Amino acid sequence: MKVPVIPHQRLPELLRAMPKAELHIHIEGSLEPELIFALAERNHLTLPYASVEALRDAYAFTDLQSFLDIYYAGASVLLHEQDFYDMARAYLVRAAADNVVHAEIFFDPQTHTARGVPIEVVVNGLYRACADARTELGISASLILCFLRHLSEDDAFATLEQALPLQDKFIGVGLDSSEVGHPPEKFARVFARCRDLGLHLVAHAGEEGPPAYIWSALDVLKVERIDHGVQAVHDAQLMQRLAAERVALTVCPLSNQKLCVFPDLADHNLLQLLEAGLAVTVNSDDPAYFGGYLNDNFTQLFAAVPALNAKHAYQLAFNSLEASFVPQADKNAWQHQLKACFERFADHQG
Ligand code: ES4
Ligand code: ZN
Repeated sequence: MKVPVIPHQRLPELLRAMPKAELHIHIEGSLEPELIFALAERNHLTLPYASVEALRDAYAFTDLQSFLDIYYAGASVLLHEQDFYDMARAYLVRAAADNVVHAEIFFDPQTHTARGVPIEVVVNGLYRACADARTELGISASLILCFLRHLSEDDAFATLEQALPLQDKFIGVGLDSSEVGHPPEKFARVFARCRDLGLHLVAHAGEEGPPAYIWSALDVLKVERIDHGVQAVHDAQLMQRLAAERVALTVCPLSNQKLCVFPDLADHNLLQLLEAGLAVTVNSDDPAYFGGYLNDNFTQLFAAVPALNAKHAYQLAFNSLEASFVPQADKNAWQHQLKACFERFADHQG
């Protein structure tokens, strides 16, 4: 559509108001320090941090691995179905407040099954939170099971086997955790099996890893979206392919800043990706650890990169709805709401 002119000072308000989808959120990364402490107390666990503040002070990351170490430690307070429900509920309340109309939520079953928590405890708690959110909060949400790439393909296969009786409760699979040294090829067979099962496929690629990992996520794993993908700028041929095929990238600006993928938010390459014609989306990744939920990602990025305008905002929100795994009728309805939101802003300029 022809995006109306909207004054720059109204951008934050517009970014917050626009209906959007969140396609890259790790539910364990939405666990706020306050909830970590509350769950530790409820489950009679002692944390190696004296207080919420002491835990938050430990959130000073230098790279992906330095974050993952603390993220897996935080998730260790999750034991019972209600714990998983409460975590997902808190995220969904927060997302609905950000005008997220649809969320596709990653979860890491191996982080929990390795501690003896049965997979059905994990999935049932998260699924019930998604179902309740639809009726009580008016937000649509579905689940994507992620395999941990630092573990073996056999471990991923065993996890898939355990998850099969729950297959109607998740829509797809992803690949996350430590990227460098664990290329997509390592999971070729398990992704082929997931594809045969009719699951949607996504994978983290090109967060810290090279463009070659994006190529193999597409060609070997046959994923439908790339999570992060910001390293694609180093490969002109790859950029052309991503643009030509409109492969969605689920980019996470605050995550990239906090994990030192870019020195500063002002150095982020999202605008470059967008201007090269890629189907870029904005996402929060691990909002409790990276200093903000979805609207914070939008408003902080737009503040740091002044060349971003209302047209870009519209494109990013449109892309998020377009790249989601929902029926076309749902996309159309939300894209219509998006258009109405921008027209409302154009009409109230006085
Ligand atoms: C993650 Cl930022 C990021 N990258 C890879 N794996 C992850 N799991 C949770 N957050
Ligand atoms: Zn991620």
